[in-house]
Amino acid sequence: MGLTLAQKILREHLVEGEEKIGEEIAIKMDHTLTQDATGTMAYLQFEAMGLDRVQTERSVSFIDHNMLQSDFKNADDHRYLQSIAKRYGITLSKAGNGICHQVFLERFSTPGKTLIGSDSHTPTAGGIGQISIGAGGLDVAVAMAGGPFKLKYPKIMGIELTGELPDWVSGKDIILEILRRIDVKGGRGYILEYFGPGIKKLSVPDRATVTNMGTETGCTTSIFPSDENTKKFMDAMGRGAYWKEMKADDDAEYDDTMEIDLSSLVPLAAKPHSPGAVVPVTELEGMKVDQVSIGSCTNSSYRDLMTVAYAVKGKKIHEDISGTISPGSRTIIREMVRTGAYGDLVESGFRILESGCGPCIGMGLAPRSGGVSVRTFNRNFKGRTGTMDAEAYLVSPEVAAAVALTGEFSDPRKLGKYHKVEEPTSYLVDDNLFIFPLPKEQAANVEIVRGPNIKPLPEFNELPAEHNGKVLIKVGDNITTDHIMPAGAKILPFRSNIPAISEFVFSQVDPEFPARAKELDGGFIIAGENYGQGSSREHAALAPKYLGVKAVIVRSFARIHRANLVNFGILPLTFKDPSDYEKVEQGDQLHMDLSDLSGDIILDVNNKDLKITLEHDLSPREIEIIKQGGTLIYTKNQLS
Ligand code: MIC
Ligand code: SF4
Repeated sequence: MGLTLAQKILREHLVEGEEKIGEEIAIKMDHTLTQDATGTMAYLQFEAMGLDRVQTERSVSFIDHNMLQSDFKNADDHRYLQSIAKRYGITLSKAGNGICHQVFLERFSTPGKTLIGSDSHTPTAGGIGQISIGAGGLDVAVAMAGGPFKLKYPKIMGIELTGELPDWVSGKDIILEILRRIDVKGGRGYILEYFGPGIKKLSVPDRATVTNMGTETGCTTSIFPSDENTKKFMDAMGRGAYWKEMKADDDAEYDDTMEIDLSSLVPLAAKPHSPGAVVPVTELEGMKVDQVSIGSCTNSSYRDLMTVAYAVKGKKIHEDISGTISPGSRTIIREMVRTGAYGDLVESGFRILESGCGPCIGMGLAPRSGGVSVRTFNRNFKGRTGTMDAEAYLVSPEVAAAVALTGEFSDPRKLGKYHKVEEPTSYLVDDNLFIFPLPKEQAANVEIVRGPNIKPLPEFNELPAEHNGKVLIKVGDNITTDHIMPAGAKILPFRSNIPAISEFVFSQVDPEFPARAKELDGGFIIAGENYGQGSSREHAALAPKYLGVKAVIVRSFARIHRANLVNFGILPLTFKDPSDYEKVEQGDQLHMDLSDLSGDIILDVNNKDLKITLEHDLSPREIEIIKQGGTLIYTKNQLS
């Protein structure tokens, strides 16, 4: 039997384990990527491993999230990251160079290679035929130290694209259509692999939009074949030498398939507060909008911004719209300045922001109270805009342009002639804000610069023989890491300071949580389905751990968050009988015996005289990690 593309790349990188669905495998990671909001922690962990230099083919550290320098904290972190990069052989992408995933796609991503990144949208590089997986910072630190990445051998969902996208419909509508069909949990356990005649007409940026936002389905990653279009894009970036053709065997068998006729797609939008709440834009027509934000790692490519520029050329955006543009990279800015399209965006009345995540992660630009924000981004979780009662919708650049012009939800197909953007044959590449690795001898003398906001890593103990404590909080389904550990301009600067950031755990859900957790000397979290969906931020595990959280008991987990819990020694447990979720309440007194973790665990709800069976899918290695107090201690023990 032939192999799918993902299976081929996994096989080439397989270090350990059997290629059987659900079995733990270990794969070698060729590249790593970090961003500043997760990177400081990842590098503190890498430093703690005591190596002299990264062991990968290339590791890149991006500064793109924590860009608002409202005091010393973010600037200190930037300096720390710069010195770490120089010291350990890492490529640094300085603040202003662009959004990690867009820049990685343009400058480093390579068909057939593997990439692990401390950001959940790392799969963007799947648009070029690279297996690229989002993970917690600690997993990335281990990969930088040369350790393989462990994951469950995934199922492959083959997504066959046929037909051709109509005018005013683009890559974003493909992934929104997939989210409409399978929602925010439907991709769990899968790699989404694209094939079929429809991909021929899709440019790399359109493909990367699809693989980027595939993350919102909960999948392990997404991948497109590498073909002539990939070559064109890489040639235009001056990287043609790294191109090779990559595709599935003709007789490859997928574990599941889905077909999408591109010709039948219409402009779509995800409604508040979930990327899976997708409807045709025509259903929303006429609704007044306050803000239109264009950018993010999903839709900030040359294609995306040019599409907007063509649509608004010679026109003014509506006076009630606050319109923002965040370009994905300096290369895109240079190219758009060259074509004059940058001027068209300025003239139309958009506010041009710097190249970075910006409003996507609530780094400024919060909408007005009760405002409606239309964004080309990938997430619209409640509160993520920075305004708790704002309503955020996710759309394509085409829809965003139509909304910006009319001030209300409107169908872009009514704008008239569509100017389909062709990829440039040669980009005006701008590498000025990279700092490339120093030779080993020079690197050894670089001094690491640490500001007062960078606090040492907390240390954790071995697993005790039993866990006792109260249920600290009970939450429902689809709790995101933005609920557990919110981001935004106020909280993000504390990413390198665990004691300080832990004061914000669950702050938008239950502001008393940190105080209660401390007072009760830790305890348990109870939750429903898909707990921890969304980002890769390990702070959503690390900060609860710091507050004494011992186990998280749920109906089901999202992949990255589950792995992060293990990394920090928190037991990820599920109800054997999902209806038992109903029986446990906040304040209940729990006990569990941990002397044998090889099978089910019995939970005593002491105050109700109730016994509940819990299960887990921990591998023997993960059990060992939890017993030793987390991956950092485990890895150190392994290395010695
Ligand atoms: C996000 O989009 O939520 C982030 C911010 O990029 C996160 C990483 C983080 O929290 O730093 C992600 O997607 O992993
Ligand atoms: Fe940045 Fe937003 Fe992309 Fe996360 S989703 S990496 S915050 S642009």
